[in-house]
Amino acid sequence: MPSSTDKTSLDVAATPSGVAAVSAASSASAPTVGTAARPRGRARQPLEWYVDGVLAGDRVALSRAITLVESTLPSDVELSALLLNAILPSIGKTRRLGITGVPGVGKSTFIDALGMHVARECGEQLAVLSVDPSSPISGGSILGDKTRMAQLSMEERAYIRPSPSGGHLGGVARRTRETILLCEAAGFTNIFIETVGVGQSETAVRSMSDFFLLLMLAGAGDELQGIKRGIIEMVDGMAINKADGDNKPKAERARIEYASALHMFPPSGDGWTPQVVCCSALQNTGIDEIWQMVLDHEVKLEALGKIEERRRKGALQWMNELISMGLEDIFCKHPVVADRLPVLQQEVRDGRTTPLAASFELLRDFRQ
Ligand SMILES: Nc1nc2c(ncn2[C@@H]2O[C@H](COP(=O)(O)OP(=O)(O)OP(=O)(O)O)[C@@H](O)[C@H]2O)c(=O)[nH]1
Ligand SMILES: [Mg+2]
Repeated sequence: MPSSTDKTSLDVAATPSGVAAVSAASSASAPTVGTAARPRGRARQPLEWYVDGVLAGDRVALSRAITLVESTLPSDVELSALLLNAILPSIGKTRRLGITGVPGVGKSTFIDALGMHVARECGEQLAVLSVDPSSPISGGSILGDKTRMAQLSMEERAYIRPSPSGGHLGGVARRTRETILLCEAAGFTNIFIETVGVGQSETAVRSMSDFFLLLMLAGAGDELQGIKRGIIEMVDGMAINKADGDNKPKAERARIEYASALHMFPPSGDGWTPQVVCCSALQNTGIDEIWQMVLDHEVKLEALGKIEERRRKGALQWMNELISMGLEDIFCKHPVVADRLPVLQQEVRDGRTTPLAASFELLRDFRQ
């Protein structure tokens, strides 16, 4: 269930002293970073407070703005729309990297290593939007991510924002796209979006990133068996992680197999051939090579206008999704539908009516 409150938001932001500050966005006693005065509790600020704060790169304002766009309260949604329109013209050139892979492949550890490379070697700012794959009940992985991004959570050029998955699209936070825009407006020129590789979430993250990276493991049975064709067609690059110790030769063999598997797929049409690289997030090897791959991809696609095209396509797709979600919301809240829906769902489950008849009845009642 999407939350309309602040309590699930947890920001990890480095303070100017370099010591990580963890602030629950709803807590009035949380440390203040930056210049804007902190609003108390769930009180909303005027539009200008958010616009000015975000554009000034103030992290408290940014966190509050993200909490605002995550809210489902109608007044918040309205204010969010105004905020997003106001900051949009100020967004310059940015880079969006989507990272996916099965649980435990090393996504968080990898982002920690790659993020440090980007912040330290390249001197660039980055925001990490990690989508919390845990259920709202166990809620466990935020702490896990904090420890696995230990270096990055201390890095002042980095901003980490775990988001509740909210059950939307199997793990992609409902407002990840809006959060991307806010972070970009706040001056984060690199956005990393981590998602756990389940179901539809890959498609959603692919559509919101300029480069889509799949992390894989070597030696998990038959190398090619585990890859779903659909994912292979979407990736711009693959990294075989944990290529360290005894696992190194296996990882190299897997790299060759994956690379030749990629050649069996038709070219994507954007002029880029996906590459496969071995890396060890833990030992920090292959990380610079992967970043170079992301940069090469950018140079190549930008020259062809393909990044812009991809973003426009993604934006259009998102608009359609928002409309669908909005309609579904209106539909489910209709009094007759709210009454009849659970009854008809049970009847369909029991085989007492057909999905067609049930949906027909509900839609007819909704229209009346
Ligand atoms: N040997 C080795 N272990 C690694 C490497 N990268 C990550 N690990 C370990 O693998 C485990 C899982 O790493 P995470 O970074 O939490 O993996 P994840 O993909 O983010 O996991 P979820 O968030 O649960 O989906 C941890 O114990 C890491 O220390 C690596 O390059 N080499
Ligand atoms: Mg993780």
